[in-house]
Amino acid sequence: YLHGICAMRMRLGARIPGISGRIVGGGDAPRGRWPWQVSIQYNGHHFCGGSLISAQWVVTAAHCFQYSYPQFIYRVILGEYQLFNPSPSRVASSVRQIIIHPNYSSQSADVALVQLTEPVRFTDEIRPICWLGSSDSSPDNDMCWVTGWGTTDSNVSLPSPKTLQEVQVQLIDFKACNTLYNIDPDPQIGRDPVKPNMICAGYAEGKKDSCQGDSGGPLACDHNGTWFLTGVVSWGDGCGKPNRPGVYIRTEAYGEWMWGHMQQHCLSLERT
Ligand code: 4AZ
Repeated sequence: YLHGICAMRMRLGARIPGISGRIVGGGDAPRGRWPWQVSIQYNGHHFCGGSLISAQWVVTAAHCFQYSYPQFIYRVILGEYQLFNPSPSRVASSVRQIIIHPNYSSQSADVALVQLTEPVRFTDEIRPICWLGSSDSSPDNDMCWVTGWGTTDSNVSLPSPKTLQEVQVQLIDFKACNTLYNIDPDPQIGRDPVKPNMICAGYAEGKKDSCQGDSGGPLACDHNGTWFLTGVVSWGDGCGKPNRPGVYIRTEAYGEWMWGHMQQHCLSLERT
């Protein structure tokens, strides 16, 4: 039953009609198209993206929290569009707790849950994205979108007013992705660096990709008009380079872990 409440919250949002399959070469997102996108900030500075998956939970990358600062130094900004031009829909939330995946080590299980201090009220600009447990079927298309306020190239920051960027990318399964990463492999990364619980997105020719500061943000795929969180921005060999697609945590592989923590929270609410 509690599972059901969470499931209802989960399935509530994320339905946006009328998105066409047109290719956008990476550019300003239309306002309100990605209402689950959050900015995770420290001292007013954006350092990672994230995705709202229920009224009180955000999923992001574990490496965003590699320095173990206390959770109260962070803010999660919801409903934002241009980081340097605060939107009327903007909500800033403090953080109750940060849960790093227990198997996280450098590039593996790079996933974390951030619990907001209070549940956020959903609006047109603040809505959760759906996500799948491992038992559900995968989205049927392989064209997805990655969004964020990260750099537009390695060490090239997004110009003011820092409008949320979007780019359409093609899913590449971990084996095909390793085939690419094994071309002229970087000695520091080695061969077959992409593990089965990761998924890649991008193109062999490069050019469209996520980059620094997009970390933790969503790789969203449209399934019959509903958006699903397929991946979390995790790592890559640079940004937009040929044969080096962006690598994402495959959220499906962590669905049980995510459910477990969110349910635990529901149960403790019920008891108090
Ligand atoms: C980073 O450093 C990073 N091209 C994020 C994404 C990618 C590379 C690096 C993927 O946060």
